[in-house]
Formats: sequence, structure tokens, C-alpha cells
Amino acid sequence: MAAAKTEIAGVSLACYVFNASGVNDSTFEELEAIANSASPAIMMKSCTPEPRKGNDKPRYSMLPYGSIQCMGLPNLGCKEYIRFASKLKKYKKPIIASIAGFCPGDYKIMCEAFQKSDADLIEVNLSCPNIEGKSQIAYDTSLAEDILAEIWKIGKKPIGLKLPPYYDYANQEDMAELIKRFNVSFITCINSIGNALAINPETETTMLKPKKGFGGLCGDYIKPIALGNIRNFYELLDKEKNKVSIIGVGGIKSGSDAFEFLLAGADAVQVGTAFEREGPSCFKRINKELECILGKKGYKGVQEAKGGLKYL
Ligand code: RRO
Repeated sequence: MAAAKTEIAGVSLACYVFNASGVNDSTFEELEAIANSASPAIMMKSCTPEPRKGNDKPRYSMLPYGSIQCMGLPNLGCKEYIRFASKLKKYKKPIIASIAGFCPGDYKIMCEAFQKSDADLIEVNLSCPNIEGKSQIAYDTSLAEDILAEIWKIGKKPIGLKLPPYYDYANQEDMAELIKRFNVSFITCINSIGNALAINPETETTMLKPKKGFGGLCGDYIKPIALGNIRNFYELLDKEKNKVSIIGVGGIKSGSDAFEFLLAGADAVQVGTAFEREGPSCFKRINKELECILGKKGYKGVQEAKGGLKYL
């Protein structure tokens, strides 16, 4: 069977499919369950400088082809995830911290702290859609630039950006410019599709309580949008190939889904909704399925297939 070994920003991963931030990765027990699974990395929940309870419940609902949630950044605070990173080191898997602030100063404080921690990579989340009254930062290029200017020279650990879905090529071009200018090492795309609404016709109510029922859409619904974003960023960052790694996320639940992301240009992928539905065994299953596909198609590894999408 072809091995699905890969790399993100120079950090080796034993296989291609790991956990997405935000699903069962907030507590130490949850992170340990990921460490003990076949996930080749430990991705942590996005954190803020101080702990947050998050939004009122119900704030998560499964849907026929995915899920919707309006969690509101519940997390134990940056210091706790730094402590978790040091305790998780013994599992010898790359640890990815994720930071999400409300102003450039928040990002600076957390980036400084994680640069001195046992985390291997730092993801800068610029795309949480679920905070009442706040826009997704990455839709405001000038604010994103202010944040990058604060953090890009702080330390040596690779910095990446968690990006929202873009629906227009011009926005992707603008973001690709920032990524190159600030030497961003990796991007994770896409975050959930914000401001979706799910309605229960029986009760005639929203499915979720916060934000009048609006939340981030995940799962099968968003896969084509995720693939489109990955392909465009792969091409826009092509000259920088092997400099900016791309992590795909959005609706991956099988090896075949992961293979599509690989063809589009992803260096690795993350699983969220399928992890919620199936538990940590999903990582072994999806990685195996991908390895079978690669083997059957005669690819020696992910590198050979990466970005190789053909056009009609
Ligand atoms: O916590 C959340 O509500 C959340 C976050 Br931080 C995020 O980045 N994306 C998302 O869909 N939900």
C-alpha cells in the first residue's frame, strides 16, 4: 500500500488526514484521545488570551449532509493549551496551536506565548464566523494585515492562517499577496461557511439558540467550496510551491474525498464533522482508504499526486 506520509511547513506527518480544529479538541482528555488515535497530528481548539464559556446551547446540530454550529469560541484560555502542549509532547506527534483574538494585540500576546511553547506549528485563526457583532477578520484585508504585521517576526515556529471561504477570485488574490508578503508558512482552508441558518419546521424554530440561529455550516455541503478555494490558492501560491503548505478542510469523510483534496493541491487534510459523527476511529479508516486509492492508482505517495488535477 502507498504510504500517505506528508509535510506541513517542513514538519513531517506520518499520514495525510488529521483532526480539524473545533471538534472534540478543547479539553486535555479530548486531545489525548486524538493523540491515541491514528491522527498524525494533534490540532487544538482555537483559543483566546482568557478562557471563554462560548455561546448558549443548543449551539451544535447535525444536519442531513453535515452540521451547523455557533460555538462562540469556547476554550480554556491560551495558558491552558500551552500546558497541554507540554503534556502532549510525549506522544511525538506534531502539535498545532490555534489562536483567535479580537484585536491585533490578542494575537501578539498569544503568538509570543506559543512561540515559546512545545507546539510545533501556530495557526492564526482569522475566520471565526460565530461571534455576535464581529465580522470574520480575513474578509477585512487591512485588519488581517495589521495582525500579520504584529506577529510575523516574533519567533521561528511556522505560522499559518485559518481562512474563511472566499467566493471571488479577487479576494483570493488579495489574500495570496498578504500570504507571500508576510512569509506565511501554511494556510488551512476553509473554515465553516458563516451565517447559515437551519430551521426545524416541526417546532417552527431555529435549530441553534445563539445569533438568532445563524451559525457556521460544515460537512458535505461545503466540500465543493473548499476544493475551489484550495485549487485557487494552490495556483496563486504556485510560484511559492513547497514554501506555503495547504491544509484542506471541509466535508472530508472518506479516502476518496481526501484524494480529491490531494488532486486540488492540499498537502494534508483535516476532518471535523465526520470526526464528530464517528469518533477518533475515523482517522485510521480515512487514511487507509486514501492509501488504498493511491496504491490502486499506482502512486508511490501523496507528493506524486499532489495538485495533479486534470482539465477537460
Ligand atoms: O468556536 C466557534 O464558534 C468556531 C470557530 Br473559533 C471557528 O473558527 N469556526 C467555527 O465554525 N466555529
